[in-house]
Amino acid sequence: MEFNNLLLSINDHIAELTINRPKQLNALNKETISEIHEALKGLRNDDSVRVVIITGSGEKSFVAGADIKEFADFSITEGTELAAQGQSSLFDYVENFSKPLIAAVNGFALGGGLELAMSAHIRIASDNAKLGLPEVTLGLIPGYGGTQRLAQLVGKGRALEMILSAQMISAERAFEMGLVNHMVSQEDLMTTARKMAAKIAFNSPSALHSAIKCVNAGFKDGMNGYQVEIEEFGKCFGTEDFTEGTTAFMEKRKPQF
Ligand code: CO8
Repeated sequence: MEFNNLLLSINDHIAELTINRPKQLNALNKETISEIHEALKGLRNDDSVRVVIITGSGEKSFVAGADIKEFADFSITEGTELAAQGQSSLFDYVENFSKPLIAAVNGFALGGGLELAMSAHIRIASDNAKLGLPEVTLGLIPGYGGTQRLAQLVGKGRALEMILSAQMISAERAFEMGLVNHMVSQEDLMTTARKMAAKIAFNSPSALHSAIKCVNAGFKDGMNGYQVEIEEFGKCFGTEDFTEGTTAFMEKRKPQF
């Protein structure tokens, strides 16, 4: 796959997707959003890929938000469409992705950038990262799921404080609040993300997909997460991975999924 704004590499079952617009601090324009979607669609169908890491190019920024220059003259209809299209093709797509997706937050994660990191299943930040939802300084609100996912991750009070104050927080504070799972030095960021991805990659792909579905179900309106868990648990018994996992246990060997 060839992209204008992305780099993609695959090694040892781990795909690394790097948003590559460093001069714009990796801001998400429409083309980049559509390219990430296309890249993920390809990775979903590639059985050699077990885990995806998404990061930004350079040492300054993960993603500094949606591309402000692109929507500066939008109407109400265009703004609504931009948010709806972005949410379904990227942010919801990432959250519901069938393979574990780790965001390696290597610098600014602002607006749509933090929203992208929050859509990922796991977040690791470098210690220079700065995270925030500054949309209200632009007369906007977070439109890529930020009002919902931030409250889910850190609680309503902290989410409202970040959204209403528009202040960036440090990686250390994000770690204390549970907004990121780990904080490491910039030079250790990708190694840490790869190590975590490698551990996950040994596990059953079908069980990983089911687990993602169940956790997400608890946060979806009209869905009973416990019921989804029962159904997904049951389905596991019909998978080859279940046969291999339990057989390997009895035979005292590592499973080969
Ligand atoms: N969009 C477009 N260009 C950007 C963006 C962005 N979000 N962020 C940075 N850039 C560009 C700058 O314009 C600049 O370009 P140029 O050299 O051509 O002027 C280049 O990147 C470098 O940026 P700075 O010179 O500003 O670098 P600094 O180190 O001085 O500052 C900051 C870094 C603090 C990150 C600063 O660039 C900044 O404040 N950026 C904007 C951050 C922001 O407000 N992000 C939120 C955007 S809105 C959003 O994400 C809404 C999401 C929901 C949308 C739903 C659909 C509408």
